[in-house]
Amino acid sequence: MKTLTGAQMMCEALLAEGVDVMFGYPGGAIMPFYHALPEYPELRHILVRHEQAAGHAAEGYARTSGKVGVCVATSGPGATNLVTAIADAMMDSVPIVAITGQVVTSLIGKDGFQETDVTGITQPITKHNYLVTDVRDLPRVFKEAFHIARTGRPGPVLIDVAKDVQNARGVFEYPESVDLPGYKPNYDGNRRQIKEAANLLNQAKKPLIMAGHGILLGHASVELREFAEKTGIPVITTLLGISCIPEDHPLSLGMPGMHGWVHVNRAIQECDVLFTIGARFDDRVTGKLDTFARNAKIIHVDIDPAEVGKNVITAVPIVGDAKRVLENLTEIVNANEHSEWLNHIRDIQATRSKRQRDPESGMFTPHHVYAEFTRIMQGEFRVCTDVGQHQMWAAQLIEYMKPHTHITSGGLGTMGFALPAAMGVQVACPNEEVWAIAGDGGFQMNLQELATVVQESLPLKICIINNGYLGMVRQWQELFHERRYSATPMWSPDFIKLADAYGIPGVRVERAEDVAEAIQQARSTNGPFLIEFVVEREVNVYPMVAPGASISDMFEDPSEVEIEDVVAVK
Ligand SMILES: Cc1ncc(C[n+]2csc(CCOP(=O)(O)OP(=O)(O)O)c2C)c(N)n1
Repeated sequence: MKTLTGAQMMCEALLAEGVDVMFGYPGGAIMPFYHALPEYPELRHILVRHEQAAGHAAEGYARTSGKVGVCVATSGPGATNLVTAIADAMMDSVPIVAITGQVVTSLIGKDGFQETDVTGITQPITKHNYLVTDVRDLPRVFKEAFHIARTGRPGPVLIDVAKDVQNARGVFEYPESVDLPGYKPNYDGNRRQIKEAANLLNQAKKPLIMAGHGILLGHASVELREFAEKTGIPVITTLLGISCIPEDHPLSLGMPGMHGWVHVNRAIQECDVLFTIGARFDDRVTGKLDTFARNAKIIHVDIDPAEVGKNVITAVPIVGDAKRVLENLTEIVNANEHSEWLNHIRDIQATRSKRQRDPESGMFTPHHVYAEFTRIMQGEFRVCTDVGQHQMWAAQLIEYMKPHTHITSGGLGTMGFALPAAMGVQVACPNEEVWAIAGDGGFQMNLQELATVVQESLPLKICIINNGYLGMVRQWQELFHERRYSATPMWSPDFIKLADAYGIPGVRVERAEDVAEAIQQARSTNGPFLIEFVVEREVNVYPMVAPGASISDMFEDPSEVEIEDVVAVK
């Protein structure tokens, strides 16, 4: 029997879980773990510049690889710096394991140096968390933590390990299975309910599929496509569902919600059955709830029973895994076509698409940048976006063809996400082209990670859409706050010089004519490259549903909206 230190056990456990990379930052309370790490060269450790970035990088890695992402921090400030990323992973159901050091057991509860109650702090934002105060518990805790993170509805799990536990010695026996009596995710949906769903879909005249992150997390893209093709039902994809079906597929309609397309929101309001799978009816999708999908019976498939019936009244609830439920449904549902219904939606789209895609002529807008991306890259890239206007345009305007090519912070909307998440994506896909797209505001929230990009030789490409404002907030101020641009104009450093200081080449683009060349230059550069697009300052994201309004009331230009009404419902 092997006797190991707690720190060695932690490394052995990571190996047993198939971990080959982690993102972290050392400090006093996690030093025994870092002391053991060089004995395990199979465990690659990437030193970030801020723990928040370690968390987002672990997320980016998990969101693309389908494996559990791992991040590491010390106690106190290290652990609290992880909190935003943990919350982000919770909201978007991303499987990560966060390992934190804790002060020695005898100091816990005594306000020891760098002590924070991180299990207390993260209780509402983790799927589960552990404080380990006995070395004998370590193997079981690691086994359970990884199991919980990756099974059922995936999510973040935190393991806080007291420093003396990392130093203590014990027998290492890694359990082969877990024994968690209260935790039994249900993968196979209830047969009777699946049958009921099939009946409803067979009778529907105007059915619609709303596909969310659950399709990607459950690796059910193929099954979704087969189901949609057999039934002829058009598919809409939520912000986090984007890329689960190729966007040029004849049945793919695009994104619903606050900045979704008019034809998509119309389809939701007109459909008679809304088959929602792996999506959670976020308020950014539904708008005013009591008017949402008002003509539809809703079928809701979700692996998490707590989601079903949470926000909308469901005609047929199915608790199960997206892949298995789709397989079972496809077997029993009638083959069908809904060409009249599809043509009707496409007609609405045709009358709108011009205005939706082309704001005003003569300006250099982000629309030019995204159009070139799509044209040049032909679907062969992965994009991580930050949060704001550029994020919505990237969702609307870039075409995604393969699963897990669009990675964004959906539920929490975390500025500063793009660059560190892209690092994780690039680590997961070392031979692919990975782009981080950020606004001038969000980029400055985690730009210190340029150093990590260089130290780790990550060849990722960075695109800053610089409009000189916290653009999305400025848009709301313009529309709903009498144009009072309070705290949104933003000064930025010379991003090209900044990149240069890190040893990263870059180019600034100020005219639409130069976009394509800059993108080509980035692509043909071995290693990282940064492009700053200095775009028109006050362009808005349209179409838009005002916060709290019905998705029936979309507008495509401010003159179409009675601002007083909007402010009243906000
Ligand atoms: C950490 C964090 N703080 C504040 C916000 C609120 N917020 C949402 S969008 C936005 C503006 C983003 O500006 P920028 O990064 O320049 O992108 P743009 O909207 O101009 O594309 C802000 C401040 C947020 N989402 N996240």
